[in-house]
Amino acid sequence: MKKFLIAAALLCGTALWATSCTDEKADEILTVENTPTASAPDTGGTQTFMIKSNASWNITKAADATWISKIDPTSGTGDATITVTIDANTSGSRSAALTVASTNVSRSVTISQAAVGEEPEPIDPGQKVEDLGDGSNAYEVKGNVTLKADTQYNLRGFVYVTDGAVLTIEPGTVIKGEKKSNATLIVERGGKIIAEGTKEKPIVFTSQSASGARKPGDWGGLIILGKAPNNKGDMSIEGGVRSMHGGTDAADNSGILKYVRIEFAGIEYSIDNEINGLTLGSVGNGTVIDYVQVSHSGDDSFEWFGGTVNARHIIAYGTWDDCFDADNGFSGNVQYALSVRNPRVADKSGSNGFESDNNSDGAATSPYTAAVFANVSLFGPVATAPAPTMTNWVDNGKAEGSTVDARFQAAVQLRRNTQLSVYNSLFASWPIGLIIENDKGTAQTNYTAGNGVVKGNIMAGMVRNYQDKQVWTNNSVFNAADPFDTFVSAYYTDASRINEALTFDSNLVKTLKLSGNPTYNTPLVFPATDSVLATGADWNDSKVATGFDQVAYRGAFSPTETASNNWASGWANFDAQNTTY
Ligand SMILES: [Ca+2]
Ligand SMILES: [Ca+2]
Ligand SMILES: [Ca+2]
Ligand SMILES: [Ca+2]
Repeated sequence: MKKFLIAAALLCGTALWATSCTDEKADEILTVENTPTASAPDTGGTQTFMIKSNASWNITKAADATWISKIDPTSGTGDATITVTIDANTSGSRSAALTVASTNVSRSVTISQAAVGEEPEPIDPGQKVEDLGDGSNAYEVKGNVTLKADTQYNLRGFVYVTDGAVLTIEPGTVIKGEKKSNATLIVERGGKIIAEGTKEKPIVFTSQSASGARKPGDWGGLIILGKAPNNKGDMSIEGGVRSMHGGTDAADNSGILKYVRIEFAGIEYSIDNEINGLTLGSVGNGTVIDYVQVSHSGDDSFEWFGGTVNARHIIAYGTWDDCFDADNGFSGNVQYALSVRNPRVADKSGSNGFESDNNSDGAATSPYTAAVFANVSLFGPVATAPAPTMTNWVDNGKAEGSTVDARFQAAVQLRRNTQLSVYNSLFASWPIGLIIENDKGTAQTNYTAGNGVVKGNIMAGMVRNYQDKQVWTNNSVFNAADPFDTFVSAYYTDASRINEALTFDSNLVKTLKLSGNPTYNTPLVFPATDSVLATGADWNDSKVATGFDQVAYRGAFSPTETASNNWASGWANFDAQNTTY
């Protein structure tokens, strides 16, 4: 007997056996089957599904789903058939999630109902549901693993794609992150993710919550870590994750992210220790990132910590903190990027379009953060206001949830010795257009010397165009009368840099000749052929001479693109809250 216990303990000491030996989770079975394949009729009625389990379970619904009048039974042990009674509907279509939970496992069942006078619609017929992860912070994917499009995956806890492992995800696959376990997928150094969706069948990482109840921070996010250089060496990544990143292989390959959406991720794991929608740590330029949308992140949408990876066609939508945050020596090329803000949501750290450091203390360490971005459109929160005439948009005293959140700051904040460059882009409707500041390190010197470049850009609709200082120092309140813009105003308007700051003419449609007013609800707008955006891009500098399409237009979209045919068509989604998954 004693001998057996010792043998079992040894087995449990290996990673392979850890999950099945250290607890009983692996023995607990809970699945839901024969879930409704269509929404209930507007006249109401019943829907059924089956529970297969070897444990005791109970069922709960969202408190506001009062139209689900009965769930029978609401608890039990083992297999059961559940009948859900739905009241008649007198308004629009609606849906709610039922949560079926045993001790360690939970499942979600979507109950939907057609709007009054309309036909029921199909919901996910034939989808299987499986777990990816066990809710712990140490689940490992090893070898070659494929996620199938006919299955919905519940991402649970921290799931590590380990050195040598390849996680392949079929086009159209949906992965839902679990909230209570801060679900996060981490591709470690030497591991690969092959997530290559299509325009018609993007791969979606999203919330487990029902439509209407999804929120920023419903799960952790996607973290990819590689062996390319950064300026700190062997770095740990933020967010309570075990993994390190960094190395000397600029051409390192962490796989493919193509036609991928990441929705409702992004959490503050602890103060100054966040998981972003998409975190890229020292990812090498052998990796492909193209057509990636991060929506409603609870922290930054995209944050790069070092690395050389390039990207194209990226969207940051409804971000909480910064849309594009680049630190620790990130040096990739990024072309065609769009960000559109929710004016009611911003972060206590100050929300920016770009926020970039060389490193947190501003030290002059190499390689510098020297990424080059071109054809970016940063639509800030002021666009939804009648006209940006207020002089106190950034006010630390105001709470989130006001018409324009008081914690918005700049379209572009370059600080702490960064050398990040921005070419041929549009900064529109932010409290401040451009900050280049020396609060830590000497970023301003880097831009005077041409190591970082802001060139060929258009600015329109700011409360204030330039600022030389970090607005948030000592919780100071932005004041249009502050004199601190001498450096940036001279830098931006120097004729050699061919930047423009337009006089605001009533609204952005008029000022920029756009197809519509770019707002949170109408994020995709396109320049007319006679718009100032349609021409004027400059590609003469060595920083942009290679690695970029040398298009004539500035900003993310060309004048030949339309609402029905543009690079975001088909795969991007600007209504993830109301999408049935
Ligand atoms: Ca962050
Ligand atoms: Ca940030
Ligand atoms: Ca940062
Ligand atoms: Ca920030």
